[in-house]
Amino acid sequence: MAKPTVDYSLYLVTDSGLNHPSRTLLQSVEDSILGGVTLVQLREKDLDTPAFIELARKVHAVTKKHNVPLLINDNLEVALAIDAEGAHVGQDDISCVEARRLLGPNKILGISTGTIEEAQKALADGADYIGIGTCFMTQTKSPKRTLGPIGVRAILEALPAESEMKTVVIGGIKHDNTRRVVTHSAGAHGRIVDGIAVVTGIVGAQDAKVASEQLLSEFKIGHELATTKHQNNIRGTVQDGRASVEDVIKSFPQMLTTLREKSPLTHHISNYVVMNDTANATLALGGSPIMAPSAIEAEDLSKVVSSVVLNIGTLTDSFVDCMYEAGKHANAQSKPIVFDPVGAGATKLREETTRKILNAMHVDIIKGNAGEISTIAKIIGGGDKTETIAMRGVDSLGSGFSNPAAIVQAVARREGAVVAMTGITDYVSDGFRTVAIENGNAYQGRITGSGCMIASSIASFAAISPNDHFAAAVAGIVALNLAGEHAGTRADVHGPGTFRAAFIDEIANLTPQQMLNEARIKTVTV
Ligand code: 3NM
Ligand code: MG
Repeated sequence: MAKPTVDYSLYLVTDSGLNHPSRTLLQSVEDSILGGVTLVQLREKDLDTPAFIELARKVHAVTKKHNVPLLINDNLEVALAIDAEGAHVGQDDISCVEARRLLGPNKILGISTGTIEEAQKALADGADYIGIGTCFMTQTKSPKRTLGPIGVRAILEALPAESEMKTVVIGGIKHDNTRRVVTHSAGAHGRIVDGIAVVTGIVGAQDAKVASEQLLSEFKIGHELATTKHQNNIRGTVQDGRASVEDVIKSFPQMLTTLREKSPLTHHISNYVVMNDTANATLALGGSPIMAPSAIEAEDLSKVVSSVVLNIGTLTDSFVDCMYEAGKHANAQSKPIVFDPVGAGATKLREETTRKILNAMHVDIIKGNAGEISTIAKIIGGGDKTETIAMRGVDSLGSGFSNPAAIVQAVARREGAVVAMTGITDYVSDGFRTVAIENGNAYQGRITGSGCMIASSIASFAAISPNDHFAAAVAGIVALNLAGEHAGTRADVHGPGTFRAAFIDEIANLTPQQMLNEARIKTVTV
């Protein structure tokens, strides 16, 4: 019999120990298939071979009835005895080459991989697909480390473009992170995971059919989004529906007016040093701040706020917990997140937290200085040729980039986020539109928190500009830079202390018309 063609979209991996007590494993398998599972792996780590064979025959009867292939985990004897459609092996199990020899050419063979080397070896050893994991923390297995979507992407990108190797992602996959895993792991060469492999999310669910339906639907949406993301990346031109930079600037007065009318609430998980100044700057601009660093109220807040700021300055464990909670719920509620990776490269903790945040959620806007953006460029790495070249500039030049606009654009495209890099000149890009902003005053660099206040301003604008975060980032920077210019030239400003007070005043005094008349913005062609 020829090798069956397999739809990997939703891959159920069983575990009797985790099966919901309200039903048998067999029922879980059948319910999940009715809910859309396209492939099943029977994974029984504690059964001896005769008992495994007995269970496998029963499961196979169910999967055959629905025309869904069944793979057996690790135990080739069982796979052969019941004539399963294939097998799945781990790195510590029987070798891939030996498994292929036993199974013959017409059975499906998959192997778990957690590194680029393992994935490349699987290709050479004749596997049909690789399970890439562990993606997120999971109780089903105790992983030594998790890859996150960024790590999954690195493995996808290491596979040759022409290879027919199929890929599924595994570990902690739930309906509420599926979409992000699929879009965010999409490689620069357009390879998207072919499926998600799930244990607890299905067998442990109250209703395996409903859980499977949700997972499959999220996978399909993610796949669609990832395809679009890739098309955007390769086209690399201004897409239909994106306002031109000129039109964005023309919309500034209306944006500030709307912000002041709506006074959107922004959840700040900020740091001890700047909490007061960022709250005051938000109020002065016309928004409403809520400074709430407790994870316990993050879900409730996500329902009432219009945007979120995650700032990793003065980092503590409880801030980190709150950022994860707030980020997860903000994504679920489609509330924009502004990520301010303060001092990202300064310590291991901050770098790791930055990586975890980028992995655990979709951040809509990243705002940082050159050093912080360079740390992010290093974390996300890789990419296509132009991106790699741009990113390499980070290593060779430290924070003094030879071509800052190219790096900002590359990071934006790679992350699918708007990136704002602040400095004497500020750069903003959504990967397609890239601008340099020349407004601002030197005093802004002489008080603490002026960058954090810009993140707050961006978040207020993002709240009223949900469909164009690029416009929000540019407007947010221009507004505070103009306030800086106005404050810095005031006769009553004699130093940083008086500037700080005058700055808050001038944020409040800023008029919509000034946003249009005084903005100094140049489009940069990278
Ligand atoms: N393999 P859940 S992680 C079976 O990393 C398995 O290779 C993994 O379970 C790997 O969906 C894993 O409950 C468990 O998180 C996945
Ligand atoms: Mg495994």
